[in-house]
Amino acid sequence: MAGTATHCPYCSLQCGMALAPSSDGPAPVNVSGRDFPTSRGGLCRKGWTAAELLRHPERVTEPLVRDERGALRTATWDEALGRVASEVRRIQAVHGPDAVGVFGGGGLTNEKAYLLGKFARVALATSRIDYNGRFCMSSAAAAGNRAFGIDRGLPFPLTDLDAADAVLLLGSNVAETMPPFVQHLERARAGGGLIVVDPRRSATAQLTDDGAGRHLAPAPHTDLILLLGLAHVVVNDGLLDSHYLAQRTRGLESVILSVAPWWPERVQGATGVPAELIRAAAQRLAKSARTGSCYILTGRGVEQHADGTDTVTAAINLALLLGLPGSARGGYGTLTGQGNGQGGREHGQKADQLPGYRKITDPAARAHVAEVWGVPEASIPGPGLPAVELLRTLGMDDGVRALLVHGANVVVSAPDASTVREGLRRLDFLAVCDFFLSETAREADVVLPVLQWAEEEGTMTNLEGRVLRRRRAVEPPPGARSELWILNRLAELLEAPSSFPTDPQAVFEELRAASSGGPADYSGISYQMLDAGEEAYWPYPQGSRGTPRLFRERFAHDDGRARLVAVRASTGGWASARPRLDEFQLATGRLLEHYQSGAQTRRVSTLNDAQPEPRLQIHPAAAERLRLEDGAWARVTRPGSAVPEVLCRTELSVGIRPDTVFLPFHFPGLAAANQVTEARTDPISGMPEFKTTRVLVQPAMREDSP
Ligand SMILES: Nc1nc2c(c(=O)[nH]1)N[C@H]1C(S)=C(S)[C@@H](COP(=O)(O)OP(=O)(O)OC[C@H]3O[C@@H](n4cnc5c(=O)[nH]c(N)nc54)[C@H](O)[C@@H]3O)O[C@H]1N2
Ligand SMILES: Nc1nc2c(c(=O)[nH]1)N[C@H]1C(S)=C(S)[C@@H](COP(=O)(O)OP(=O)(O)OC[C@H]3O[C@@H](n4cnc5c(=O)[nH]c(N)nc54)[C@H](O)[C@@H]3O)O[C@H]1N2
Ligand code: SF4
Ligand SMILES: [Mo]
Repeated sequence: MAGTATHCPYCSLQCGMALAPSSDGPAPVNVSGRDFPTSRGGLCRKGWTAAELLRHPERVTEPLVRDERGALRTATWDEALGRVASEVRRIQAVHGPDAVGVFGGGGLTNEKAYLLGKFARVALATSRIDYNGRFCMSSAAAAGNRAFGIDRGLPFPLTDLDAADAVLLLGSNVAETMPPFVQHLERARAGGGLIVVDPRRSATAQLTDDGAGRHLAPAPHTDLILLLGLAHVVVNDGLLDSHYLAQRTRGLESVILSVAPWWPERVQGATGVPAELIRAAAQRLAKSARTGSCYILTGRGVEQHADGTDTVTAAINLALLLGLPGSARGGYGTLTGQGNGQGGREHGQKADQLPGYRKITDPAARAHVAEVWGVPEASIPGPGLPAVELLRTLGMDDGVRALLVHGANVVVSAPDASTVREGLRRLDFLAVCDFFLSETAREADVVLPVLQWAEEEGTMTNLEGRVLRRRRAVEPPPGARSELWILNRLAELLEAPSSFPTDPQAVFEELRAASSGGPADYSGISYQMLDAGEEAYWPYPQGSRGTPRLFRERFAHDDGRARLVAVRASTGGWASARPRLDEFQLATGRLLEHYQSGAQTRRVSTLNDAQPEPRLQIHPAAAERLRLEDGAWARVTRPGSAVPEVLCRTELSVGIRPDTVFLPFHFPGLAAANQVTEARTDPISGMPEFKTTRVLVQPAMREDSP
């Protein structure tokens, strides 16, 4: 293999890449796929084109500060950092430490995520830190912790799926969101055992065509009922694994009672999925669990709901009833999203968490981390606010008055985004670290230009809980700085009582010590062993060999048993839905070509040419009622309020339920899906309800259109 061995900057599949220097073309390196178990040499369009952003003309390569007339102008690092430090001091002197907030990202390396969490608690002494992973993994994390006592996305190597006879994939569109993942579903497909649950006939649902499996298309936000129905069949038909349940779990009785009212015909009425398909799916899963192997996987489609934690719990319950988690015959997993969505949720960016996935309220955890940091335990703040709540306090009297953003573009990606933008504008001070002027960076008083993936060293933890090395292949632009250096300089200006190393390996050494003994223990992992090509799945205590497969002997609760937790459906489902002809459930999600808020991929010409604007996917029958033709402009609003609104063109498609419309969320301004999503959250996880919003769809006049 020629070139520097590293991984793709984008999603959690972390496909293996090799970067070779290039002197022609738009990028300073040529990208090629490299053999790695998750991707086996494959890359998607985003990965192939990722290096084009390294020398992009719009890249921010000097610090920017807002001048008296309100414009951003270039500044020296001394001036820009001095401004951040003096604003932090001034605001904290008047309003107290919690008036300064930090918003992190699941794309940050472990080293950056760790140092950012330490910076918030030690240099800023604020409890107000959370991150965009709250929008992504929090429901699955809460459900995993509740059932298993630990949260690792896939508790087994992804390649275990290669042997699966059946896979139930709920609310995940891997064919677009992680294309090289699809190869791991081949065996299940070949045997007709792939079951995809999605209100749309997504690219992934289409993988079930021609006898490769089944596509179940429930109404949005009825998955919990569907899962109760599947469990009902398993219980009623005597398909449960009684021996496993007796040996390895608690809570069976209450779950049996909770699924009793959900016989398939009733579930059909609530979800729209035919009763015979529900029976057949449950029987198929149970047969594979008994005689071969069977996996149940969830994605954002079932997790990003105000009852996402309970929905994931219902999926885990089904897996436990079939005796799967921790067995050699399958398991349950969630598909982590961002590049370091896993590691980013383990080392202290979460409001309630210290490094190593420790609880910030646990006295022993606080004492351990305080010792590593060399600060008094009492100086570490308590739990802060989850992302949506934190954003709600922006610019409020007793809320966050200054915000530092590292690796998120909340103006596009947070729910009820126009309210978030108003909040940012109310702030006394906003600083954003980014390499592009994202929609959020445009609102900032100070923008600090940072390094991109191929310019830095560090580690990432992929969707399997495997720790990987990110490696430097090109020189950064002279004006950009590493985030570690920025945090170090700011900590010094703020006279922080602990050290903030600028060398990634030194930060990792500290992270090892801080995580030691915690649930996500990295203490046995070193750069040297990763560079030697060793596999490193956490927990990896010193002296161990790491943990590719969790739960083989025991679950992480004190008694070693998994918990079945009875959950109830909070909605009546389909039957009670739409009173008006122009009313729909808006589902949101992703396109293959764009990544998240689009701050990066909208700047790659081949990707943007392929998908330059969002299209509202709508069924032709529904469109005809509204007199909307393919490509016509439509206005999407919440019932009862004309603003905010989304204006976009339609795309007529029979691949969606007639009661549902779909929008990708990758676009800004009036095309931003999050203009109309609501900031309603799951009471357990803080996850916003991204995936279903009741909306009105109307034809829009051309002159209304942007
Ligand atoms: N191309 C691309 N790939 C990405 C990303 C990206 O932005 N672009 N982001 C990465 C990240 S951070 C993440 S989190 C992952 C997300 O990966 P996925 O979870 O696969 O992505 P989504 O498109 O958000 O949602 C998946 C599916 O859920 C369906 N859905 C919507 N509502 C419901 C519902 O109520 N029930 C059910 N069953 N399904 C529903 C949608 O129709 C959609 O097809 O992708 C990662 N990979
Ligand atoms: N309606 C709707 N909304 C959603 C979702 C949905 O399905 N529907 N999905 C949600 C999910 S799952 C997620 S994960 C979020 C993500 O949403 P965002 O937080 O908006 O994610 P990105 O677009 O990746 O934003 C990352 C920003 O940080 C910059 N960046 C990248 N790497 C670094 C780095 O190392 N350091 C710094 N300082 N900056 C960096 C990028 O240029 C970009 O501007 O969106 C959520 N929003
Ligand atoms: S699937 Fe994910 S990790 Fe792989 S190339 Fe595409 S964006 Fe990158
Ligand atoms: Mo995500």
